[in-house]
Amino acid sequence: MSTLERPNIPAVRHDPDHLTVSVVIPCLNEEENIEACVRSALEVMEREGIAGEVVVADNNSEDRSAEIAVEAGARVVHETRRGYGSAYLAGFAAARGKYIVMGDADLTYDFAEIPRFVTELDKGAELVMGDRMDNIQPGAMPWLHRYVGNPLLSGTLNFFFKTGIRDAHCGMRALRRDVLPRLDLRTTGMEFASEMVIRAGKEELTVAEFPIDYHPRGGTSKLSTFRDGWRHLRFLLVHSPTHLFMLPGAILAFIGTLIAAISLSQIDIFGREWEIHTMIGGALLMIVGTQIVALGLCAHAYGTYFMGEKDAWFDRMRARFRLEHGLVLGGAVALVGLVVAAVIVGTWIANDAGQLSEERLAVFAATLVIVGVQVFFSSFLLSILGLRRR
Ligand SMILES: Nc1nc2c(ncn2[C@@H]2O[C@H](COP(=O)(O)OP(=O)(O)O)[C@@H](O)[C@H]2O)c(=O)[nH]1
Ligand SMILES: [Mg+2]
Repeated sequence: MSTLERPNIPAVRHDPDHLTVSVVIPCLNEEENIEACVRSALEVMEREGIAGEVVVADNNSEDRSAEIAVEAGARVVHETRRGYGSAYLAGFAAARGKYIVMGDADLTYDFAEIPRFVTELDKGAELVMGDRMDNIQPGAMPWLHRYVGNPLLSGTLNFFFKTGIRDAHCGMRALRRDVLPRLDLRTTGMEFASEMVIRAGKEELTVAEFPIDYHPRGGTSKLSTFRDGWRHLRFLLVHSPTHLFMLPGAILAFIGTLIAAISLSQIDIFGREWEIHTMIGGALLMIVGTQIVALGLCAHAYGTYFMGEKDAWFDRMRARFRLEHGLVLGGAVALVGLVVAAVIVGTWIANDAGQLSEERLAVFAATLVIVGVQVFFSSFLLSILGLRRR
């Protein structure tokens, strides 16, 4: 990372130690827009008497973006690692203001909104989000993003993390610079937008949100619908073991147990009895479900012990259950399976080792042994993950 400043134009018109706002703009090949963005941000701050600077975070743009930004009065930070998140992290590191206002270098956002963001921060908000959803100008957002991508990703984000933020991907937002250590942002790509919102929720920051306009873009978009959409979704999933593992695993194991019980008890459903194939299906779901739940518990433990995550449900569980509980449970389930298997073999021997047709019961017994062993050893793994907890 290096800083480029043109000596004859002051990048900062104020004492750099007492800046109120650093406008940070990520920029990749935006030569048709960057000048207007930088100038409008500087003009608005000048007009409103806000002591501010503009920091442009560039990733080796192949066009003249960086030079134009300097000429327009910005400080340009060069980040060699590509990506929207990498650019912002470099820009934040260089920012000197008490507040940071974020916005794209593509003329989609109106930098005249800066004072409104500052007002919200002055009033006590720690993160201020723009909300574009009711003011998207014609042609500003592709149909697929407006009606599929954004609702799907924002909906998932709020279902998982309950942030209550309407437009979680809005690129114009502002935050106090001193909350950055608490946010501890790390992602390098477009999923940075989601990471900030989720981390703010987990840190219980005071968040404000107000409607802003979203205009059609100048130049070409750097967003790749499916690649960046997937990066967002992937980020949401790997940060929520409850939704990735626990719920699906528990549901599968429950359905599997139900199916196995129906097959074992020979209950008549839909006018027929359910035999060995049904039992195989039930067994599969029981085993897979248990496995997924065990992985989820390990993911929760890793998050809690090594990533500083706080999950009320997992905290209650670990206060209540110890390694020995898991060992006893797993051991008991496996033992029941072994006993059932022994009874089958015993009956067969008693019948002079002749015909044997206890398929359903045999599959069930094997399933209990497998599930019991999984529980037993997963309990040890959970305990290992907690050994060096802080
Ligand atoms: N420095 C840098 N900026 C980027 C990168 N990708 C996107 N940007 C900038 O980040 C902003 C958002 O990208 P944009 O194409 O507008 O995506 P959208 O707003 O999600 O449609 C724009 O100012 C881009 O120039 C990158 O890899 N490096
Ligand atoms: Mg944009």
